[in-house]
Amino acid sequence: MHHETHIVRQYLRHDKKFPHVWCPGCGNGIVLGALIRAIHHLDYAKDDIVLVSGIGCSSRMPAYVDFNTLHTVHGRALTFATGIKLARPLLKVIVVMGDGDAIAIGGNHFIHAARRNIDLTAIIVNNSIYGMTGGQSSPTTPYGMRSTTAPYTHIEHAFNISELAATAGAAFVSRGTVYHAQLLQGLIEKAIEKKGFSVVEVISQCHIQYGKLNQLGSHIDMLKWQKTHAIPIEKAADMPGDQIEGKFTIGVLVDRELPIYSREYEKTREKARGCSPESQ
Ligand SMILES: Cc1ncc(C[n+]2csc(CCOP(=O)(O)OP(=O)(O)O)c2C)c(N)n1
Repeated sequence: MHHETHIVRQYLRHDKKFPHVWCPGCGNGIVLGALIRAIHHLDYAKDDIVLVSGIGCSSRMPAYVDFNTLHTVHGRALTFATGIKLARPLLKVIVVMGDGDAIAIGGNHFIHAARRNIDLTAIIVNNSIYGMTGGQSSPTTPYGMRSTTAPYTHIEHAFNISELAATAGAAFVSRGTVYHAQLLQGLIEKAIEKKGFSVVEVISQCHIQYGKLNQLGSHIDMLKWQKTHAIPIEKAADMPGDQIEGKFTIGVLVDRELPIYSREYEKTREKARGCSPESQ
């Protein structure tokens, strides 16, 4: 068996939770593979990791892996993850969400988790659509594209997830694609190692819903699109604006040091144990 495949198999609940629900050609398997290889490479014990999700296709990930896992309600993964992190700060808490889960129903939680700089890693699989429920528009469906709720084309403008995370105060923001699987593994490693709220936005393909409605071809065609439209952030700095138009940057977009919520919370608890707030 191929070495990389063998590593991934060690982490799967392969005799319990399979076959998985993902369509052939979906990007979610590549994201899960990159996540597992990142954790393996960083040498974390399975029990040190908590994988939390909400609801959606990508949110099925925790079911398939043998970490501490929590499959919560739609849009609320970050709130459950926050509770875990505050109760058990030594655990590495990773949250996987779809664009709808993280930015539509969970958008408010996302902004405030970033603002508070809670030490979590958020992996957002951005396939520009609600995959699980049949292809409705999400906040990342681009203007002019089709969905089942926008059959005459979408008239709203898409959120840029990474820019939103950066503006809301995340300590680490990165963007990758499932086409660039090795880069993705590296970004996930950096995000997990980062102290503070770290985000990995992953551009992925839903060729079954989004691709079909917009005549984007097969999953292979959509992967090729990722290849031709992603520009490494280092390269983008030297490119004229018209060459960047319609494309997106990949790599580490933000990396900064900010006070971490769980540490601040611990300090506050110490103060509260010692004396009343007035005497501080
Ligand atoms: C409170 C609530 N509202 C709506 C739903 C229905 N629902 C399930 S998944 C989903 C959207 C998933 O889209 P996304 O987060 O982009 O994930 P994907 O399936 O594309 O991976 C919705 C609306 C739900 N389960 N719970």
